[in-house]
Amino acid sequence: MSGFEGKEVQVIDSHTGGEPTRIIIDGGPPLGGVTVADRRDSFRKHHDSFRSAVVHEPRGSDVLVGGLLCKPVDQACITGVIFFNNVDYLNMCGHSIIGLVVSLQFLGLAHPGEHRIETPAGTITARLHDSGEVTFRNVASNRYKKNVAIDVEGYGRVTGDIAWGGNWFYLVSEHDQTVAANRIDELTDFTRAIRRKLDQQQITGKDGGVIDHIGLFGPPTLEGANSKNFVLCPSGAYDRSPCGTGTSARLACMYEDGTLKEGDIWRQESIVGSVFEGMIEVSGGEICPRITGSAYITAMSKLILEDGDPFKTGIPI
Ligand code: PYC
Repeated sequence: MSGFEGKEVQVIDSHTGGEPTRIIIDGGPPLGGVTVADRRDSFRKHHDSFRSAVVHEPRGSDVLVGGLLCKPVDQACITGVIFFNNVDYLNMCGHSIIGLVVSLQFLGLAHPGEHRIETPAGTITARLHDSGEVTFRNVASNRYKKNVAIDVEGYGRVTGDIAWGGNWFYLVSEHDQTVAANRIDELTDFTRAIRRKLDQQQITGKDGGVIDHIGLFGPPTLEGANSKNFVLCPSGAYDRSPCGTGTSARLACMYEDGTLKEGDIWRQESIVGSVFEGMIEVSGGEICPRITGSAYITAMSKLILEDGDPFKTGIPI
């Protein structure tokens, strides 16, 4: 593994609304660079096989998001973090921010109160409540393009909004799919077909940003929820949580449409029935979503990367 000498990697695993996060607490590669975005680039360039070892099978899976802790530039931040999955690096990850804060609390490194965390997308402020819930103030979110129509093979015309919530999303509210947990295969096929079409037509976010998350919305199942979603992640797996960055992008669109006001509470249900509570705060003309959710620790373990293991760096598919 180029430049990576360690064979044991200490991790803490959690899930946020069913979606797993694995934080590397020891044994990660040394990273160059000044900003967290530089460090992410150094990680990608020199140690991508480490990402692969941590999140690919047999140690990980396509659902898992990894988080490598790193030194923040701003010393007021509790940590910097680089999120990654089995295909690439994420600018931001909402469910993993919640998982990270709860993991730091479990390790005795964070207490109830406000914490700042540096990500490649910007600094996130996260409040750990006495209840154990976490509210994070996301990066400024916005809609880039409204009602972008595409002809999706096998499904016909689909119209969606392109929006930023820390990652790029194509958000579809009008469709003839039933958003229900017993239709995960069908929803996966549909959203993968949308993703393929966006790629084929080279439809992107601002500055060519790859739209690698697709969100579908339908009526809620749970009492008190406003909507239920299905989010396809870049890995091709679906988000078990309501997706923090996706909920942020959706809230920004609703605010811009005038269907959600500053301070209104929005309860977003996920496809597996977990809920994030969101609201919009507008500051300096920017739409900053606040998202609240809970995470639970599932394991603390050591990943062993044995010499001679043909899959020491994971199965890269
Ligand atoms: O919660 O932002 C999120 C997220 C992105 C990908 C998976 N979860």
